[in-house]
Amino acid sequence: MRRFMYCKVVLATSLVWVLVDVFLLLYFSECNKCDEKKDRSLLPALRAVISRTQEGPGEMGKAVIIPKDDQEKMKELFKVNQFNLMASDMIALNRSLPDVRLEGCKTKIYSDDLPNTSVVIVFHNEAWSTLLRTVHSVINRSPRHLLEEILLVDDASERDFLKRKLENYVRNLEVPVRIIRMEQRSGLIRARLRGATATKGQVITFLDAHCECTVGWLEPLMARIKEDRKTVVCPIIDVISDDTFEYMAGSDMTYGGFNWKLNFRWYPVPPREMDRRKGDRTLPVRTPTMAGGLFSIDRNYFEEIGTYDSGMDIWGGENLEMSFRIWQCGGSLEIVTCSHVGHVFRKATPYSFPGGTGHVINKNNRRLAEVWMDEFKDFFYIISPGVVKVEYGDVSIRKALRDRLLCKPFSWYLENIYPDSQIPRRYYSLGEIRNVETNQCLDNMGRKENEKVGMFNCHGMGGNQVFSYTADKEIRTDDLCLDVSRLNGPIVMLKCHHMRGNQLFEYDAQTHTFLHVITQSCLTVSRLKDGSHG
Ligand SMILES: *[C@@H]1O[C@H](CO)[C@@H](O)[C@H](O)[C@H]1NC(C)=O
Ligand SMILES: *[C@@H]1O[C@H](CO)[C@@H](O)[C@H](O)[C@H]1NC(C)=O
Ligand SMILES: [Mn+2]
Repeated sequence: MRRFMYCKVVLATSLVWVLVDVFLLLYFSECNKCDEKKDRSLLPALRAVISRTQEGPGEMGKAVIIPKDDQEKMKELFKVNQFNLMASDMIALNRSLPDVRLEGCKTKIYSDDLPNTSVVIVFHNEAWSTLLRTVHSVINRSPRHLLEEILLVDDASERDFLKRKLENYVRNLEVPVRIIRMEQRSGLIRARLRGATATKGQVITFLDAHCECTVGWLEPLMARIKEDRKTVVCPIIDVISDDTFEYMAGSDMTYGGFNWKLNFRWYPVPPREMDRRKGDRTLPVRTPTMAGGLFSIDRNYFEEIGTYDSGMDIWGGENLEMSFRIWQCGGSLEIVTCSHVGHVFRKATPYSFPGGTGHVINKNNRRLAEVWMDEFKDFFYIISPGVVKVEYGDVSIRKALRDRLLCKPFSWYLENIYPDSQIPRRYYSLGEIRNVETNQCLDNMGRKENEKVGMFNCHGMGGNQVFSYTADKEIRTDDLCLDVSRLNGPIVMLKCHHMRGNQLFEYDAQTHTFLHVITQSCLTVSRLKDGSHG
């Protein structure tokens, strides 16, 4: 009898456990499908805790979807700042964001006596919600003792709410926020210079006016500058969608480069940089260039290294100028992979520049090419031939700075800092590739990656007909290399991989032929014309 009772108890308990298991299984398999269900099935008390941070438009960095009825209005408002203003205005100024850091970053311990920073934010007709969400995210996610102040530099905005209303609003914030007004439209470069001279912190952190800082963004930046005050540091720039304001983590596996046209571009972090860090992705990445919108620099070092080139107008090229200068003059530039800051990337600029965007950027790029790039400026000039007609003003002060700081040549930078550069450190020729029989030239036809290279009447104007036969025996045009993957196959343009293989060509000066080594077939009956830039 006792035995029977005992069995009944055992049976009953196992039944309970089976039921619990079934319940758990059902619960979790359903919850994987959608977040809403998960919320509904949670205990009310738990739900209340979560709702405070996870409900509301855009909380936890979620996308905001505008209802159908409002979409016309949304499109109208989009034009004001070239991002979804309606979505931005719906999101709390202090919205919550996910912690997107690598696991190894979350447990790092930083010293107590890190340098503090002034945050400088330049704005021009910025939206209220994006500007103040930037400010609130800085205040809420920075340890108070590391944040000296926030400086908002108004580059002659016209919008009314950016005047008194803004001044009254920031007065009540728990961190000193100062507003500096430029008398007239001066552009990012001069406005940042003005902001920088007014700072009091040990470090200057420049941010764009539509950013959101995530948890733990500041400590690793300050820690790296404390270790080496000549290191200029950038966070990983996460993407805030311009359509939905969804927060998407950026990659720690890309770093900054540039192409022959001197456009800043992201490229994969090369294996040598992974090896140097022994595969530890939480260590800072040495980057050849920076995007320029977001970085921190020791305030005194900013002065020593020559701030910005104040002869540059408005915006554009200043990020490469600073990158080259930092590396060539003894500093270093890094992406601190434990620091994440989001930025609203736009497809078009909402601003008009005096003199036109193209002209301003060409002028700035000429200044940086003339001062820093030595003979390698030819790559820039030959691929954008019209640019040599653009006046770039007087650069003697910047050249004197280069001499005074005993800066290294651009070839040193290419060799030591950016060996995987799109501009080849060593090359046999730079110019057109002409077919002697047909008198036609190899032409990239303005096509993109993965498309075929073409032939066209030689026009002698550079641009699409500029190719370089490099010391690695690749034929490249800007950041693309001629690539043949099968016998008699088409010649396509792919990202240069520096591994020879399908991108290896032998030139025979006697017969004027290019032999594609792997397929053992000739590119074309062609002669490499040594134009004036050869
Ligand atoms: C944002 O601020 C409001 C009002 O001060 C507060 O109730 C809310 O909890 C805050 N949200 C977050 C995510 O901190
Ligand atoms: C930041 O550092 C400066 C210089 O050391 C100091 O005077 C200032 O009080 C510090 N600010 C904060 C907020 O700790
Ligand atoms: Mn921006």
